[in-house]
Amino acid sequence: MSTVAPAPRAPEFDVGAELHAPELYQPQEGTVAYVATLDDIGPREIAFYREHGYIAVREAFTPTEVEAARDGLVDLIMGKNPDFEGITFEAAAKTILPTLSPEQRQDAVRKAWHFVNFEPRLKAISHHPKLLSVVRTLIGDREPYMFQDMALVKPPRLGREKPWHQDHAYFDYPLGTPVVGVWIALDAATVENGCMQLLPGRHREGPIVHFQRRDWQICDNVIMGTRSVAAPLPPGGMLLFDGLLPHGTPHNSSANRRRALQFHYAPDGITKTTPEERMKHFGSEGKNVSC
Ligand SMILES: O=C(O)CCC(=O)C(=O)O
Repeated sequence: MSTVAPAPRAPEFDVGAELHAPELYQPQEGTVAYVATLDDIGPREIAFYREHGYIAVREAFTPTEVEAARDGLVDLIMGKNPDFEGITFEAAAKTILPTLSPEQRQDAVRKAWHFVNFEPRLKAISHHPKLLSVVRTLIGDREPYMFQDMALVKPPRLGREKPWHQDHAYFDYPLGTPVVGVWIALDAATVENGCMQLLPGRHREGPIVHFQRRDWQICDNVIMGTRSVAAPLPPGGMLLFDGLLPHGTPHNSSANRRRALQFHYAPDGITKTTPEERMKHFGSEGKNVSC
């Protein structure tokens, strides 16, 4: 399978540090349904994915594989590869950043992206044979093409929300392209430190209009009062989810790290569409709606 090309330099700081309303993240009692390992994914779990829009795996990777990926990410954040320029810091860290040691800077990073070609340990986890095999099935037995790699690091206390959105709203792939998001916990992800929250089954409703607010996101009014489902995961746990599944992660209000990797896959060889075409589905322009 082919992979993404090296990326342009990331912006140094994230924009905006506005806090979200707590009512936007109100998980129901209970959590997502889990399978134990990647080997437990069979026809029943694939049918579950089609209906609910996700599969949560508790132990997708071994402790050794997780440690290797985490070390690879931390080495990039600590600047061990001088060619890598894909780090963005939290806006809230702007004033204190010059005072931080390299070790402390780790806890000011919002995002790393386009890293697989700079770090073999991260490439290895993104191309893990068992992971690719499941993705291949989810996209209709076609060869997976990994077109996006990123990590939202969500540092303790500073880590900003990723507002509710559908990933497909970010990608210029024709609607109907089976896009699979893969989210891998490198630390324990909990409700308090900002684990994923989902609206299961809502991928079947198709595109939702997005607005540029705290991010490119679904309007808060659409989400307010909706009970989500939380997807806490241990390190090495993984969520596979449909590109149309609404999801978001709250601010990290805890003292704990919540590092995670995210990869996106589509069938190899799909011709991309244009941003204009994407906005016809996901933008508010011409739809007479406001937020
Ligand atoms: O890692 C997170 O906090 C959320 C990531 C996410 O949903 C995204 O970037 O699409």
